[in-house]
Amino acid sequence: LEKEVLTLIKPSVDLTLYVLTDDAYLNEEKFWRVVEDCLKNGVTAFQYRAKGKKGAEMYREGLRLKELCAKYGVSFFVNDRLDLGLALNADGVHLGQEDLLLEVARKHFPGKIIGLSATNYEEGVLGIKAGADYLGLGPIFPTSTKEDAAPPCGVEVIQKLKEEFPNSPVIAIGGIDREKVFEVIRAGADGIAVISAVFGAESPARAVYELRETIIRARE
Ligand code: TZP
Ligand code: MG
Repeated sequence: LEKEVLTLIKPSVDLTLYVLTDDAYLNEEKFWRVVEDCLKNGVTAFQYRAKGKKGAEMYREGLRLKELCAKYGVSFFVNDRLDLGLALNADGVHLGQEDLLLEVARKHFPGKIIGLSATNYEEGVLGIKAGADYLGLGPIFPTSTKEDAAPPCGVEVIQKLKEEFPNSPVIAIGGIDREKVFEVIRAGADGIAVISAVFGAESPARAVYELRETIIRARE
């Protein structure tokens, strides 16, 4: 095959249980221990997300996270920053509505996964039509992790998008904990993305294990 064609073939990634970092937890002493607990207990994808950090530290932390993910065979993503995604040779990047345009990122990151945030049905449709590899849809429920989060959109939006675009992966985010997992998966979400349900848990290892079990049960 031509090289151009080969770069279009994307690796398959499992976004069933997608854990994101947040500055509040990144700076905790136990952070790296929690990361390993996640990786050992069923997280399928990790996203390095650090809003208040600068390049050099982001590179250092991102590299450490990427290497840990590789050790456990877990996909590694970078939030917002294509430059860091490229520098770390991440599996993909996750872009917000105010980041680089998807088609621009795509051109510079061939063969990689590009996810897009959507806060409602309209943004979801536009994101899918623009060719996002997956949508991070939310907040589905109220969240106290993201200060500038849009109003919660509810599980109905998941259902509506999946009815219309059954083959486009939709990952639900925002306020998802063990109690909420079942309904988002039943609404059609392909996976969940969480921060506080894991990093804020008394036992992150148990939280990861239970979230995963609940997803599997809800899919049956
Ligand atoms: N985007 C939409 S909601 C959110 C992000 C990054 C925060 C999710 O954090 P939590 O703690 O899982 O509600
Ligand atoms: Mg973003």
